[in-house]
Amino acid sequence: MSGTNTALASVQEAQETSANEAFLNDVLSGLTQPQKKLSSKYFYDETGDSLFQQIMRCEDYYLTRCEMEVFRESAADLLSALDIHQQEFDLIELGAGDGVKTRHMLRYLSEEGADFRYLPVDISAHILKVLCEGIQQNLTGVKIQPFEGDYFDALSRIDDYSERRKVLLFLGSNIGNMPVEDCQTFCIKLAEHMNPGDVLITGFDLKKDPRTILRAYDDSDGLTRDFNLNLLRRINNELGADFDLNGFEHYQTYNPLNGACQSFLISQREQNIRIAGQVISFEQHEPVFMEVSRKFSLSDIDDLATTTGFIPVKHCSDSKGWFVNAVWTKK
Ligand code: AVJ
Repeated sequence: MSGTNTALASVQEAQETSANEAFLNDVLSGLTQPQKKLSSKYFYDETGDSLFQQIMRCEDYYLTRCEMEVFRESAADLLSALDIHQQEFDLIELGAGDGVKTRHMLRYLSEEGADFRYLPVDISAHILKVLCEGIQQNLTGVKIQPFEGDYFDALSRIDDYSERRKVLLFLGSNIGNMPVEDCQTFCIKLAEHMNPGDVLITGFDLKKDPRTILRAYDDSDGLTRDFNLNLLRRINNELGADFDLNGFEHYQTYNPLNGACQSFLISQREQNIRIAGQVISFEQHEPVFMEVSRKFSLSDIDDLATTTGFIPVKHCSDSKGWFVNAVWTKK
C-alpha cells in the first residue's frame, strides 16, 4: 500500500470511529433519559435501507406512490413558479436517494430544453453512484454533479460552486420526521442558502382518515415492526449490546389533534441490557420512543412557509388528495 493510501485508510478509519462514537453517545443519552428514546436517523443501515425499500413497495404505505404520481403528472405545474426557459438554474435535491421520482422532472426539463444542472445531495456515496449511473443511462444529456455529505455542509459547498438560481427539492415527507421546532429551524436554515425568487419544493403527507395513516405505519406484513426492531439489531452489531429482539414489541399511534404518527418499542418484561459496559434497565411495558412522522393540513404548510422566510405558491397534490408537494419561493 502506498503512503497516501495508508493515510487515506487511517482517515477513513478515524471517520468511522467518530461516527461510531456519535452513534454510541446518541444511543446512551437517549436510553438514560426518564423517557427512553432512540433516533430514527439510525434506521438506515444496509438492512434498514432494504426494509425501507420494501415498505415503499407495500400496499399500506401509500406515501411513495402518491408523490410519484405528482411527479409523473405535474412536473410542469411543480416548476411553474420559475421561468425555466429564461434563466439557467441548479436543481438541488436533498436526500436524493435513487432519484426515481425526480427522473420525471428531469425528463420534462430536458424535453423543454431548459438550461439546468442536477445536483443530488446524499450522505450515502453508494446511493449517489447508483443514482448517477441510472441517470446517465436513461437521461443522457442531463448534467449531473453529485454532492456527498450532510445537507447543510453540501449546501455551503454548492454556494461556493455556483451562483445560479436554485430549485431545491426535499421530498418523501422526510420533513415529517422533525419535531415542530427542528422543522422551523431547518426551513430557516434552508432559506439562508437561497436568494429571493429561488424555489423550494417539499413533500408533505397530509392529515387524512386516521385509520389510513395508522395502517401505513402498522402494515400487515410487519415491515414497519422489523424496521424499528432493526435498530436494536444494529445497536447489538455495531455497539456490542445484547438486546433480545423478542423482548420488545412495536406499537404505533396516530394523534389526529397534532398530526403526529409515533412509533414505540415496548419492553415485554423487566430486563437489563448491556451497552458498552453500561447497564440499561427496562421495566415491563416501558416504551422507547422511536420515530415521529408528522402529518400536515394545507394551512399548517402555508404557516410553516410564512414563518420561515418563504412565500407559499402552490400545492400540487395526487388524485386522492393524500400527499402534497408544496411549492414555495424565497421571500
Ligand atoms: C422516510 C421518513 C418519510 O416517516 O414515512 C416509513 C420513514 N418510517 N415507515 C416516514 C418510515 C416508517 C418515512 N420517511
